[in-house]
Amino acid sequence: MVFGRIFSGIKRSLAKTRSVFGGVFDLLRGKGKVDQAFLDELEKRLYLADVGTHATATIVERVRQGYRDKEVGEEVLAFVKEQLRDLLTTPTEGILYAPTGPTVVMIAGVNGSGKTTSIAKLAKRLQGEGKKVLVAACDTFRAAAVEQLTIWVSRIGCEIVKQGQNADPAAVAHDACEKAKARHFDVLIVDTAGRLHTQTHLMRELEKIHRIVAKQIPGAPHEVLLVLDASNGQNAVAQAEQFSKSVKCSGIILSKLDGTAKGGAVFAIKQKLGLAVKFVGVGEQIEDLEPFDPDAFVQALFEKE
Ligand SMILES: Nc1nc2c(ncn2[C@@H]2O[C@H](COP(=O)(O)OP(=O)(O)OP(=O)(O)O)[C@@H](O)[C@H]2O)c(=O)[nH]1
Ligand SMILES: [Mg+2]
Repeated sequence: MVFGRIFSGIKRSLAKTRSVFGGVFDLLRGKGKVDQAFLDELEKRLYLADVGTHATATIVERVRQGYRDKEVGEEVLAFVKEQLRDLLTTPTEGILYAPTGPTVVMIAGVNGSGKTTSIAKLAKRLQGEGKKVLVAACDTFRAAAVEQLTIWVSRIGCEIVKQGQNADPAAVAHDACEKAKARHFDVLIVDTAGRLHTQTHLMRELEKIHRIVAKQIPGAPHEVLLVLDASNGQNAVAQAEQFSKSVKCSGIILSKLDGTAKGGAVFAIKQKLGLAVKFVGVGEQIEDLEPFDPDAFVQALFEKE
């Protein structure tokens, strides 16, 4: 049941990525030969879906070794699926909670990647699992940022800690930790800025928020989730590299999977950074966040409409 629901959400969101993957396998749905033309086409499709050069080369080479000049059918499709599946992790357990006290989930990412929207979706999901959730509006750089988060949390009936524009984000984080402890919240989700005066400022600020929450709550932040816009494809991979230099990320929320043909970036991020995608954003509505399921993801890539 759960798999079915997740699967239909993922499948819907992957419509564009699937259109890139799809065509080449039509060649194999009947009987066909794995010749150079087929291998070239496979390479092109994987590349277009932003699977990444390294992962693409590995898969194409394995198909070449296993099937070159052979008359084949569906078994090549199964083989490619298995190769793609192997590039991803085992199904994630979602958020890793602190053994006692509040679990702090820090959210980072460049401006416009989908942080604030993903926080609202995540808060709603965790509330649905019975958690008492608090959010901290630590993007104090833009006035609209606090307002946007306030609107979202009032819609889902969750509490927020905020201060005025240009307040010290670390002070907001500090207050939020105090409140989370005193009022026994299960989860504190921290929104952060995506843009500051410079990239260096941004990274320093993240480091500072990280330090403050670590001082306040043992083991915090328990998760640092990087929000990446799937439509950025290989750029998303570069962003992940950049952020990982300042704060140790524990996983990815891949947003906007619904609007892109570059869903293959999931493979490149895993291969290059070893970071697992924990959730995917599949639309702009509050319920449009799904736990990432590698099996459902790979299967959905090849589904017919
Ligand atoms: N289609 C689609 N749109 C999304 C998704 N997630 C976020 N968006 C949209 O992306 C835009 C930016 O989202 P925000 O959540 O404001 O992004 P942010 O990272 O908080 O941006 P800054 O606060 O400027 O750094 C909004 O218009 C969202 O509705 C998604 O999964 N699918
Ligand atoms: Mg925001």
